Formats: sequence, structure tokens, C-alpha cells
Amino acid sequence: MHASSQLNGTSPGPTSVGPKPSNRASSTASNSADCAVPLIHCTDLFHPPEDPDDTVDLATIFAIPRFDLRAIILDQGLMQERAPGRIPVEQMMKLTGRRVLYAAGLGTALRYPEDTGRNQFPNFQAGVELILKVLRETHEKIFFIITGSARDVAAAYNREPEIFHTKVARIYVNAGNSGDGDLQWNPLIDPQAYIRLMTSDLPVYWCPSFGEGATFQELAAQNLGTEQYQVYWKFRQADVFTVLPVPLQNYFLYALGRKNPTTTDPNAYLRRTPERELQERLWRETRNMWSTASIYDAAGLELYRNDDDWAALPGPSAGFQRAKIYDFVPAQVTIDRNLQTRVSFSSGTKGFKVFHLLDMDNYQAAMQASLRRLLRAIPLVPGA
Ligand SMILES: [Ca+2]
Repeated sequence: MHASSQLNGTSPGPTSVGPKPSNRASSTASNSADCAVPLIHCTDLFHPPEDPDDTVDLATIFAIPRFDLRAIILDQGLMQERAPGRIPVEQMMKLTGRRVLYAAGLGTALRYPEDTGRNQFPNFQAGVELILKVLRETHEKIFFIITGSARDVAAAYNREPEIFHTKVARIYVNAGNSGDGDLQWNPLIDPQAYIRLMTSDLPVYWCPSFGEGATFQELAAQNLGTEQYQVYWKFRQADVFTVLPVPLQNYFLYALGRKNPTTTDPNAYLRRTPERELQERLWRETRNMWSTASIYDAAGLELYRNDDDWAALPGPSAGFQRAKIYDFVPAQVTIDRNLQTRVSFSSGTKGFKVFHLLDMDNYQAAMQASLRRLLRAIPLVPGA
């Protein structure tokens, strides 16, 4: 029951599966094969953006060559029709010359935790089918990063649980609250899928978006503090974007400037001289971030320090000292029907782990400087 021919031939509707990846040749070299991390990235990436952190996360993933990006699943198929995340995906592929399979996910929320989503319209099936196709065909265990809802991964799991048990390395879930406070929005997009994945026996690496007592008021006031069990961090866009290669700056300007693709061609825009007025206005703004730690950890990158400079690296580098900023600790979690979680640390037996911030003082600086360094070095196609 291989679905490769079905996928390319019969995915109707506005969502599409991209062409065959051409970058796979790199994983035949023994060096890169040893450290290549096969990844499925599930993202609520839209154009125009809902929360532009997903736009940053996509660039972060493409800036890490050791990711063997097998698929991108664009979360919330119904919304993808109105605000297509394929625009930034195509831009990123144009910039880097890497081709990646992608597809939009299920249109609407799962009705109950074990829902397979098969009842949804055919044009919303491509995302779940692509996940299962990658899992069927892979010889290595797959990493997942989820930055939006858990819908498509949960539905795929409900269809073929056994393949998840044998072929999944880790599932990073960026969502939810580790304590009391305002309910973070990702679980609310698809409550049943969230419950399903979080209470499954899969190797979930949970990255709580909100820690104890977080509120939307604090977030809006840019006053959300640092918490032990919370991945949130932020940067002023000028502090990261101004040093980036011009085409990558244009990628961010196109998203943040909410350009209309029918009047401003997304790929042509990448090559232009950056709009100074837009830079001056947008670079002043603050970007809230959530998923960077999960991306680093999935890639096997760790944080290193050289005075005030920081880097996310796969191993030691001259002048840089290893700095333990966060780790993932075994835990157990329960979720009630109001999506409130209770975490206990009596050694988890199911492979469930939770992000744990160790260095509250340096997290912010470490993430900002390391992300800037990474994005600055993104491998771009000459003349892209
Ligand atoms: Ca997101």
C-alpha cells in the first residue's frame, strides 16, 4: 500500500505536493548521512502570517544543512486556502535551491481523540497522506517538529499507530501551558488532537509555550517573564534581521509587510533592493518566539558561548565554551477536558519529556545571538 503515485497524481484542490527533493544527494555522502536528521516540519505557516514566528522558524530550519527535510505539513487546510503558507515555502526553496515535499493538512478539527480525519474532504487529505508516505518509505527514524496544531500528526497516528511506534524518533510539540494561566492558542486550534498526542505513548518532547501564570495581557505588553517550563523568548527584529543577506531580509519584509501575491510576485520580490521605509517601520517591532529550542534540539545543536557571543553548534568550536541553557527532562503529563495540564516528574516511562530551562539569565541572549548567527549563514543559491 505505497501511496507515492496516489500522492502525486490525485491530490485535488488548491493544496499541492511539491516536486521531488533534489537535495537528497547530499545524504549519500557518508559524513552528512551520519548526522542528517530526517525531519517532518508541521507548521501553521500562512501568508499573510497569523503569527510570523512560523516564518522565522521555516528560515531557521532551512539554515540548518544537517536537516534532511522530508516534508512540510501546512497546518489547518481550510485556512491554508485563504492564506497559503506555500508562498513562504516556495520562497525559501527558491532562496536555498532545496526542493521539499509539502502539503496542506486537514481542513477542520478532529471530532474526538481517535478521529482519523478520513471523513474530511479529499482535498484536505494530502497532509496526512504525505506524513504516512514519508514514514512508510523511510529507513531512518523520523523527527517531527510541530509548531501549530497537532491535527495531522494525530490523524496519521490514528490511521497507522504501528508505523509511528517503529519509525518515529521524536515529536517536538510546541504548544500549551505547563501551569495555570491563560490557555495558549495552539491546543485550542485542535483540542482533541492535542489531547491525543500528549497522552499517547509516543516519544513526545513537549515545549510548553506558556509557563506558570502566563497571561495574554503580559504577552501583549511584552512583559511575559522567563519560566522554567516555558520556551518563550523574543527579539527586536532590528537586532537579528539587519545583518542578514538581502534576499532573506526581503523574505521577511514580504511576510511582515503582508504583500499581496497577485500584485507583488513573491519570488521576484526576493531579488529587489529592500524597501527602506518598510525596514525602518518593521525592524523596530518585537518578534515573539517559541519553537527555536525545539529546532536546535532536533538538529542536535547545542548552545556555546564566547563572551557575549553565542552559537548553536553540533560540537565544540574554537573560542566557544559549551553552555547548558536548557534540557529536556523525563516527565508524565495529564490533561483535563479544559486542556489544563498537570506535569509530574516521577520518571516517565513512555519517552515523554518536557523542556526545562536551566539558565534563566542567559536564555534570551543565547537564543537571539545564536539565531542571528545561524540565519546570517543560511546557504543561499547565488543570484536567488
Ligand atoms: Ca506557530
